[in-house]
Amino acid sequence: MKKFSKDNYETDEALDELMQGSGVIVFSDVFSLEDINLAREIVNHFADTQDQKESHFNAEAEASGKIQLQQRVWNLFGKGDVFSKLISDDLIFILMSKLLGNEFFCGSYCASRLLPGSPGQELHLDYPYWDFYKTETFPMGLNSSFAQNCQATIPLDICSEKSGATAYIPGSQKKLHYPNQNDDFSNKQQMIAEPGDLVFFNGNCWHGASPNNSDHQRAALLIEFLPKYIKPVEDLVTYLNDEFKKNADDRVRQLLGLNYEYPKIMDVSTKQNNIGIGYKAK
Ligand SMILES: O=C(O)CCC(=O)C(=O)O
Ligand SMILES: [Fe+2]
Repeated sequence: MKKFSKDNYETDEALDELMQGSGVIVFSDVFSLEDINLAREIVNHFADTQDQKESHFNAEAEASGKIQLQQRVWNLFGKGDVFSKLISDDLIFILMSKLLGNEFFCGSYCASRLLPGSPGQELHLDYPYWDFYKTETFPMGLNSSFAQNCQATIPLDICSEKSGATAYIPGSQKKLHYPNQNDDFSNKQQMIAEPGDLVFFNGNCWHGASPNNSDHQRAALLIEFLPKYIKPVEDLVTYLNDEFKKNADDRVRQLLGLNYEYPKIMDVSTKQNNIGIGYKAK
C-alpha cells in the first residue's frame, strides 16, 4: 500500500500502484474531522436503531452467532448532505476520472461498522462482481488488464491492525481469480488508516474486513466506482407491466436481467448474508 499526500502526488504513480503494484493506495488528511465526525454520528445513529441489514462474506460471523456485530448502513446519499459532500471530493474526481473515464458512476455507497468482537469476512473480490466464484456466469477471457471498477474507503474510526482494518493480498488484482482455500494468503496486509484519510483499492484485489479485537467500534464508508458503460442502452424493463414479467419464460426473464437481483434496494433487503463461498481464509 503506497501512501500519498493530497497536495503532492503524481496521478500516474498512484494509478500504477492500483493496477500494477499492491492494488491499494492511501491519501492522508483529505477530509475535515468535522465532516467525518458528522458522518460517524449519522452512521452510528442508523446502525444503533435499524434492524440488521444485508451484508456479505460473513459466513464465519453467522456460524458463530456474531452477525449482529457486523453492521451495514445503506443508502448514504439519502441519509445526510455530508455524504454527498465527502464523495464529491476533488481528489476522488481527479483519480477516478482518469482510471474509469470522466463520466464514471457510483455503484454503491454504504457504511460498514464492526463492533468489538466482530469476526472478519472471507477474503473476496468486489468486481467484476462479488459472486465471481460462479465462474460460468461470467464471459470467457475476462481479465484484469484494465480497471473495471475502483473501491474507496473513508475511515470514520481508527482502522488499525487490531480494530479490523480491511485485510488485502498485495498484487492479487493482477490475476483475476476469486480466492479459495488453495490460494496463498501468507502475505496478507491491512489497509491501516485514520479518520480524515481516503483509501482506494482495486476491486479485483482480494480483501475483506478483519476481526475487530479492539475495545472500540470500527466504522468506514465503502464506495464502489464504475465506468459509465455498465449501464444498458435501453431500459427494457420499465416498459413492461407486471403481467408480462410474471408470464415471461426463464430465457426472456434472463434476457431482461430479471433473474439477477442487482441493482438492489439494499436498505430494504431482509437477507443477512447473501454472498460468499463460506470458507475461512487462513
Ligand atoms: O468493512 C470492510 O473492511 C470491508 C467490507 C468489504 O470488503 C465488503 O463488504 O465488500
Ligand atoms: Fe469487499
